[in-house]
Amino acid sequence: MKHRIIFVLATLMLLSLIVAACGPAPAAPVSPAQPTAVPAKATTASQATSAPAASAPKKFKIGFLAGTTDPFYSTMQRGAMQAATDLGVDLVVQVPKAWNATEQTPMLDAMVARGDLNFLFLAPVDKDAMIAPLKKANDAGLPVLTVDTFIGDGDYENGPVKFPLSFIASDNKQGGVIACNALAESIGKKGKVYIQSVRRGTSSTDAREDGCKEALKAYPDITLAGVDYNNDDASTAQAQVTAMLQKTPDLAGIFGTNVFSAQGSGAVVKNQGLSGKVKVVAFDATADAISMLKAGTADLVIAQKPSDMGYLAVEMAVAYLEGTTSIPKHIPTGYAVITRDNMNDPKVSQFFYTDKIPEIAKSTKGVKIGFLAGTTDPFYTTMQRGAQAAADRFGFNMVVQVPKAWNATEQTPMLDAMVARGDLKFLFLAPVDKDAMVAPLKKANDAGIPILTVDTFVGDGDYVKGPVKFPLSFIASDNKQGGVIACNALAESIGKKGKVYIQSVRRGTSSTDAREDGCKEALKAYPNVTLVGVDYNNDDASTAQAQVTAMLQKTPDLAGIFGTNVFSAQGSGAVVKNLGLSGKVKVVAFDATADAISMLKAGTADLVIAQKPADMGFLAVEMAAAYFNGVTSIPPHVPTGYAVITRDNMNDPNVSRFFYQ
Ligand code: T6T
Repeated sequence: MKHRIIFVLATLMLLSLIVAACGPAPAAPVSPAQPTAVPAKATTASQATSAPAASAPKKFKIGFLAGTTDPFYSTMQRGAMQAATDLGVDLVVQVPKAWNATEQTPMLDAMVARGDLNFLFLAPVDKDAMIAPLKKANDAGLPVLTVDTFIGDGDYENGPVKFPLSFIASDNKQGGVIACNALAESIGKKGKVYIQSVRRGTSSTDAREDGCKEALKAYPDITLAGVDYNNDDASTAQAQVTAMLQKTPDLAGIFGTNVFSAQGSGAVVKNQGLSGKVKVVAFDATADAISMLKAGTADLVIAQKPSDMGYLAVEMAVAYLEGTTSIPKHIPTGYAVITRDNMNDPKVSQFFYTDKIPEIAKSTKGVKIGFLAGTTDPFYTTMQRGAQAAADRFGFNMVVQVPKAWNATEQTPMLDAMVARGDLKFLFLAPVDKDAMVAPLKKANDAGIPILTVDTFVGDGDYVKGPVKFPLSFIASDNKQGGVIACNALAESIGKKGKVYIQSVRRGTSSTDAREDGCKEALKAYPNVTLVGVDYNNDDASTAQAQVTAMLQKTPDLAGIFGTNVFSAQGSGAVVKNLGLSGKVKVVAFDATADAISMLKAGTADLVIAQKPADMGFLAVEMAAAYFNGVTSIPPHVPTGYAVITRDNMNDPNVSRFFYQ
């Protein structure tokens, strides 16, 4: 959908942009040789859309610093290596021998000192001690993200530590709740239980411990007999469990919050012949935990998805290095709860951890994926450009279709034809109507094609709890926020008083509807600003022009117009300009198309708010590759950002990079 709103502002808005910086070009690769990415070509079935010539993608070098030697991190490394191979980048891996900051910090410093890493992701072993060394790395120009554990409080948006680009991990508090609800039930909701954990300061196991304690509050007949910390050492764990059992011979259950905590607990329970008498819930699906399950020493194993963390971490690194600035600040990965009853189901056993890293081959080369745009528009051309850049890296063959007009009667047959091809392994699209496109998309999904929506949604866009759940993700601007940004600025530009008017497309288009709603929300804060009407132009500029002309005749003192998309804004801007009202009637502009930028230059607009369609395209293709590789932690919603462009900053390359091509 075209999304432009032309601003003519007396007051300029603050500019918020994020600049992606790439590190130095890497030297000789040190990880397994990577086959070069085969540049893909976009094939179109109905409308000529020339994909840009795919130049050889840059050979980035990405560092991965694990927490310690552990099947959990070996499994994470496997996922990271698969993504590195699929994306044609190098991975440099370092694994500390023990879980402590005195071990991990010098390794981190050495990785920074190499000078050839473009990005680094790690599992910081202490949420406080690792801040300074990581800040030093980041200040040296090395972008970082954390996996599995966090620094500060893990909220890299509003927390005390903000420089990491993302935190990709299990929801560990939830993990602790799952574990200890199960433990409580397994001991008949009464008796004494005990927690074996690592060390306060390890964000992941601390959260599991806290989650466990929270869960136990619902069981008045259960007493927590104690918590011990084993410094991530199984023999320490064994000694502590032995001591606890001597002190509390009627102990009913143990929660081991990680691999070595569970391993130590299980070993003592087994060796003392207490299997089945003392219940053990083990976090982390190592071979040892699975054998405890088989032997009846453990009744439940909670598998995290470290391979998902590794695959997604490398994808976010490459997205960032390729200029994507909409990296999600947090990606929660899921769990698999494993019991003796389901452990032989391949859908469950796929989450068992591995010690051995298998031979890794590129998994995405030549795989066909589909992109169905909303209509012919620089917004979608730019989205396609971002998608093509990712497809080139993966070696995907991207099939692109672009409807000539924005309506479901145009988009549906194109969708059906893409499904009928029978060779698409994934399809992402901008559904032009949140209700009309549900049925045809459901048919595509039922035909076995995984679906993801960009820019617009079906149902209510909440694919976890909403009425429509089959799409894997919704990657788009926060359109309601966009409407709020636009109309806050519009109200300010007319001196917080006067009459304003909304020009929109058609109710049912999720993006423009949300902008209209956001605008109305923003205007509530301006009692002297009156919304005199909303017209719907069916995405047609001449209709928009006629409506705006009529509105201006009816309301000659109109002060401002919010056009919720390209033709609405274009129509508004054209009438305002032709009637010599530029600067007198403020018109609102989204989307940094050439047309909007020329209005900025001409003074018909003083502000352009750019969405990031290239980010949407790049991330959508990365989610396709992740899903294709068995990643089940695809984020159900990825909000992409905005860039605010003025005459003062439009010539700055860090700003003009957001102009749509
Ligand atoms: O449980 C995992 C990891 O999530 C935690 O942060 C530390 O312990 C493990 O690595 C397993 O040993």
